[in-house]
Amino acid sequence: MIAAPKILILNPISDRQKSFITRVAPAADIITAELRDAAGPMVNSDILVAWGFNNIRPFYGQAKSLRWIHALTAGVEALIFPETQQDPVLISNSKGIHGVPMAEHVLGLMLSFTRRLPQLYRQQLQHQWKRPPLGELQEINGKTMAIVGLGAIGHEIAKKAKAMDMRVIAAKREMTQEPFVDRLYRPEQLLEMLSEADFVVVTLPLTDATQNLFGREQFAAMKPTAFFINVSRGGVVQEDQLIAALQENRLAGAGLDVFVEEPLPETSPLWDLPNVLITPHLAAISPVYLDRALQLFAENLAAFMAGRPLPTLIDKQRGY
Ligand code: OXD
Repeated sequence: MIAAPKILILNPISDRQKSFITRVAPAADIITAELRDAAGPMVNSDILVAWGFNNIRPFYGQAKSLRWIHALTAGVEALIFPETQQDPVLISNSKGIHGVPMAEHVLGLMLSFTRRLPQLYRQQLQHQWKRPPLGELQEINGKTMAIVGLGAIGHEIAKKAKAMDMRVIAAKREMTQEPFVDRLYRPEQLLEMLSEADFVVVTLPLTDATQNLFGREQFAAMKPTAFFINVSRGGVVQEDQLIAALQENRLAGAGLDVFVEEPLPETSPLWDLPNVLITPHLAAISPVYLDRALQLFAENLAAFMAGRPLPTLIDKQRGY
């Protein structure tokens, strides 16, 4: 146990947020730095608090005392590489704090499609009072939502979907008891599940097993009236296949918060597709995000200081 850990945080934090940490480890030496200036302070840090997309690999080799890396995100893709996988360094993430804003974001995207809000807003800008044909205004009530990857985020989305009287189905590796899910499918039943959905919501971590998971076959399994919502990582989707499915109206639309390349290149055909809603990777953001993330870090720190297992430890081989 280290009584006075040196903690390097790759984000500015307020004194109030610092107190979440000092309450647990009063003698902690807390330094904040930008990623580009992290090489120096990394050398003798015991704990690194970073964003899951921070490319720490170039200076990881110099971090000789590093015992633990905590991600302020749920995704940890840039923190997992052969060196961190082989070393005893622990990696934990911020799972459990994303559910509320992400579930609200997903519902926002879905309702924007079903209530035609982007189209109506474009009309508003033209001062046009024009009702879409009745059949174009849909309800989500009674529709089926398929959640691919039912972790903490998917769970909160399922709960909110149930409150909207949807039927919720989900794919998951372990068959658990799920209060807000009508039917669970195993990963190998994905195509069958997709064929039933009016909304497919992807909340998978990006791992070797999920990379490019959504391709031609998966989009072909979906109904042409289905909407595809991705708030996880762009890499789980073969973007060219998604674009083709949308261009050929094999899908009704897509709400996308994440992309293979971020920022989404200006030349991407996705920008101009009429049935696509794009948000710039912000589904989890809310004014309380950093507070929640640092409180969760402090909970992990309390466990670390007491020699207990970290509550949000990730499996470095599985990648989540
Ligand atoms: C995350 C995210 O991984 O917001 O936390 O994308």
